[in-house]
Amino acid sequence: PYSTADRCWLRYSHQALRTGMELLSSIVVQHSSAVMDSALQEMVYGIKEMRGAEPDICRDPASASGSFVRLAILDEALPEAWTQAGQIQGLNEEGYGIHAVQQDGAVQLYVVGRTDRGVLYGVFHLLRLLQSGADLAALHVLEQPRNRLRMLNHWDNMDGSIERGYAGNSIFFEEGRFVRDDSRIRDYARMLASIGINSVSINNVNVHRTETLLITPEFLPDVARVADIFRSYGITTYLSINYASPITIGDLNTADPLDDRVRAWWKERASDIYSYIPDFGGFVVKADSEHRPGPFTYNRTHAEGANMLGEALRPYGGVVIWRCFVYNCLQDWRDRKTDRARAAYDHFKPLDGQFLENVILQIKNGPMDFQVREAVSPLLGAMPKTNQMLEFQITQEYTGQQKHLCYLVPQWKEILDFDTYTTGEGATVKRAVSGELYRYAHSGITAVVNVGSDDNWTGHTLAQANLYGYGRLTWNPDLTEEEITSEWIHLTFGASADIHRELGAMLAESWRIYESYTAPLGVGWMVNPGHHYGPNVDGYEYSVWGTYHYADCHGIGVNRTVKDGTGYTAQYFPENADLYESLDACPDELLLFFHHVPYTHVLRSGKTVIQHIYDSHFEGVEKVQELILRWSKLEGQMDHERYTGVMSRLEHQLEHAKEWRDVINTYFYRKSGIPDQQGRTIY
Ligand code: GCW
Repeated sequence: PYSTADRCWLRYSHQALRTGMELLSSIVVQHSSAVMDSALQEMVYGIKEMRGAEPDICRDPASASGSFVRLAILDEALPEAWTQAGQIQGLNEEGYGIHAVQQDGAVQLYVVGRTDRGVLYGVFHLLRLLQSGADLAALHVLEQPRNRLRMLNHWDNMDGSIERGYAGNSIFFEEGRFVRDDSRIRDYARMLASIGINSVSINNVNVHRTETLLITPEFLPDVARVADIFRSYGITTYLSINYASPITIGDLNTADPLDDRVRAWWKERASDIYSYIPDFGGFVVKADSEHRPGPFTYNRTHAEGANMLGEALRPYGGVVIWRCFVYNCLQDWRDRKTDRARAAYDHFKPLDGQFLENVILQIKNGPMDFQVREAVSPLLGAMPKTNQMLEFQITQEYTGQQKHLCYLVPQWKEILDFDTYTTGEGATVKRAVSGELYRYAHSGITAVVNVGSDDNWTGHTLAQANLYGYGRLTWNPDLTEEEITSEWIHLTFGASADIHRELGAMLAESWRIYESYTAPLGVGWMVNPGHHYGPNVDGYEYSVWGTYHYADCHGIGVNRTVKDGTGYTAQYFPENADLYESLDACPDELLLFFHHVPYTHVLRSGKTVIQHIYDSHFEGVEKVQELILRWSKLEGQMDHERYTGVMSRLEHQLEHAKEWRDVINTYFYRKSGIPDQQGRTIY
């Protein structure tokens, strides 16, 4: 039933299976539904791949005997052990248990969910265990997701292109319409379900002319077709909308959210949409951001703008996901007072409590824009009365565009574990966005995804780990980086100790390696304008985008202090505000994000800023050489295609890292006139 594309982590190799041959010969399942059928189909497919023969399917539990795997929802089947412990009753809607029962020498394995979706997640969990050769006879698992919304945002356009996509074209659209062959979408849905993703928006947040029509009967049948596929894997479909739709495709001359005609227009659209897709998720909205239309045009607030859409979707249970990426993108670089980092907080914090219950604010992890390193957004956790969700970027816009290896799980872990102190110690970002801190009606995590039509989905085969890791982390942000990495390697490349050692080390170091040869000490940017690939130190220095490093012959960095800078540090709660405000206490990796310092300033590490720049850039390139060495040890331990595909990207990375090193080092040597203490070649 599946396409011929790379199967990523759903490989089900025969070798991995160590246990349960007999157990896996029979599946007992009573009821049928779209999701339950997917669960069954996945179980059957996985077993067939692993043991070479399809299991029998038994529809009547009363007649089942011997060893079997039973898929069921709570009302249908409860092994006694669970009833006694009462544990499974406490699980949330998407939770499940896997429990082994020994019966007259046979093993009966129960995969029981609160709902069909729980069963589906349980099946993927069981398949994962089978692949890692776990012992099933004594299994007892209880799981539920920590985040309710576990989402992916596509930046796909209907001409088939993907904004910031580095893995081919859209899997949804081509030439101004939907793709005819659904097989990649189907594969994608199962891949996402296997890592617990439950929501997807399919089109770019920059909604152009054709895409504006997605909410009309011209395209709704197609959207419904995609939603059907996703639904059978427990995934809800969302669309990005154009705030000016009533003008662009309606016959109104305004999109003012307080205008009755505008409100009526959106209500009609909502009614259309839900007649095609009864469980449609809702709208993702980029408004008043980077030249997109929004409520500011009509002197309305973002709360007024979002609530108008919220009202239209409310009768159907839909939500409005409103992005907070709102800043002045026509800044004068001469203006040293305006600070783009302040923008989201300054715009949205004063509106706390004014949004409807079905509106969620979507906040990028950092206050600037998905840089390799930046501070955590101070808006996260700062609005007790407004639903929030966190936005990550899996697609590697600023982290090497899937040509460079950059495993982002370590970055995401740091952000999720960041203590905001909003309700005292332990008020981490992960607890804010899971709704634990303030009991939000809706909340969770989303990310701009990195997949496209490339055979391996992500361009760089190893970038599959970012998608996998993202899903696993949104399900359970407490999983460790090591747990996620080893799971992914196991499923994708098998059990070889060499692969685990070498690839494990490559992934673990890759983000810091990329950081070390690109923009230093948290200052960000220094990329070519437009496409954002490759070094260009002053590329954004004299631009309108608010992205400056202020390097001169004395020093570098952005002074964001309260004392004599932009005052940004005051947006944090005191514990963090004090830390960042202080030149001595500020962590090295964010020093230039918060302070403007002379090149001779001594870091906490004991090095001067300029020597740190030189050292990290030379070391970064050496570390890429080590990546290549590690990967070369794995030749012959996997299929040729994946081996050479990754190797050629690593070789490109090495050349490109040298370019970064030499451009950055030369730039700062020329600016500062300070030579490298080690006398290495700088041009
Ligand atoms: O990172 C920037 C990108 C834009 C993107 C924007 C956003 C979709 O360069 O391409 O637009 O962010 O997040 O809206």
